[in-house]
Amino acid sequence: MPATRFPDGFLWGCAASSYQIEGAHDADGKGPSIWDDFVSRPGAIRDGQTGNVACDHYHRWAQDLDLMRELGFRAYRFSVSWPRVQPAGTGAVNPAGLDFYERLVDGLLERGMTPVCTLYHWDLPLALEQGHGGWRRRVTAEAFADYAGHVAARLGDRVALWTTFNEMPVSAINGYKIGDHAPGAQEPERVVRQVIHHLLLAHGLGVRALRAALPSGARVGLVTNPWCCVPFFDDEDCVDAARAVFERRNAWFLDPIYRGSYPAEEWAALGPDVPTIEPGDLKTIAAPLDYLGLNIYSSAAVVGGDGSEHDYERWFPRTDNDWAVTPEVLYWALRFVHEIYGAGDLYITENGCAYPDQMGPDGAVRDYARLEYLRGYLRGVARAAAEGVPVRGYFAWSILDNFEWAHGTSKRFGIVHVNFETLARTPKASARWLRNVIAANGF
Ligand code: IFM
Repeated sequence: MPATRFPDGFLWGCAASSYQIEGAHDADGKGPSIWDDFVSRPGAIRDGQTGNVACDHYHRWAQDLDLMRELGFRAYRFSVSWPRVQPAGTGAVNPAGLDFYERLVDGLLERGMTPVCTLYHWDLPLALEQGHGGWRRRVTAEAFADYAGHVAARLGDRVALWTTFNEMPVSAINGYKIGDHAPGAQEPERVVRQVIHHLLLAHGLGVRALRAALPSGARVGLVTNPWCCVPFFDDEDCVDAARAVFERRNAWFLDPIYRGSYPAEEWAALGPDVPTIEPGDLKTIAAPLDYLGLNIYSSAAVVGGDGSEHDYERWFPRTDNDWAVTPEVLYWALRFVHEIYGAGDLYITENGCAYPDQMGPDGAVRDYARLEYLRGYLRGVARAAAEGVPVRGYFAWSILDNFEWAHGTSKRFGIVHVNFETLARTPKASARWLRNVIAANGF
């Protein structure tokens, strides 16, 4: 009997996203996305790289699904490229785009795997950004609902788990405030808050469109990347303090979803920078969900019993993209989300780490740092499950080394190594370790 065990029926999956692995950036009628545009700007991406080819998954999808199956995964979380389906973001649908995702979904089902479909993982059709102001404008939220309906109409009879958005905070903050992600904007606070409101609204409208098009058993959820902390001590005062900090820091994105309102204190503090909201928006945004997915890699702080936040900078080992390795974070985040929002079923929809891989002369990739990372983090998931938190599955990020946004291919998150010259795939030691974990449902 393994020492660390997971509940019966626990869903073991791997994940990736369209722009990061597909390539084929202009194939078969696909329109440009904001990322196709952003990568062409000098200095935007390390070494001037693009996702034009990425892992060429668009052409190698069957081989990739075989690999997932061989590694024992029961589910694959992928995202649909909106401009592949609707090249201009609105209006005409490109049937060849939907054909690709249909092949992918059928391929998963043939291999006995569960498709988990995300509708938006950051590749907005460029026409919506350039012609309509992108997420600054309400029309983009309405367009998203239309797009969601088209995908659901084609794949709804075969996909059981649907996600509207992946990590809205990144779309809004990195895309429209910091500008290190597409569309590379640096907007004032007022506009950023409006962008967030439109993303939330798009989620709510998307849920409505999905519910209208999907069979009744289909499950609809959202994937977010909460700001995370862990308590210094496991005593009640400290845990309460950490939970309060967690709640306050995540309220702007999660309160509208689960409470139908923005947090009052933060709203008041914004003064003239509050977003414009139309009657009914908050009700739309708070549409009931079947699950919440959490993408978690690191903890931003350790919280003391007085609510003080302390950074990890000097004390913890760090991954190749400088994120602190904090294995306990999965336990605390799952527990806090459950306790604060009673959000129902939870999934870890992304977890993993970037490390430079060491390819031995025998061709084997011995990523023991990643293996140890996964071992530590998965203990937190098992602990949460054992204490009754309804965590239903875990998705490793990522199945393949891929295009890590502004870092290009320099940061390797894959459990399968990709040689970006030959595009050869080589499972790493961590993939073999995970295969054993999945087979035993524990370790
Ligand atoms: O690669 C990203 C992914 O697209 C979203 N979540 C975090 C990952 C690692 O940075």
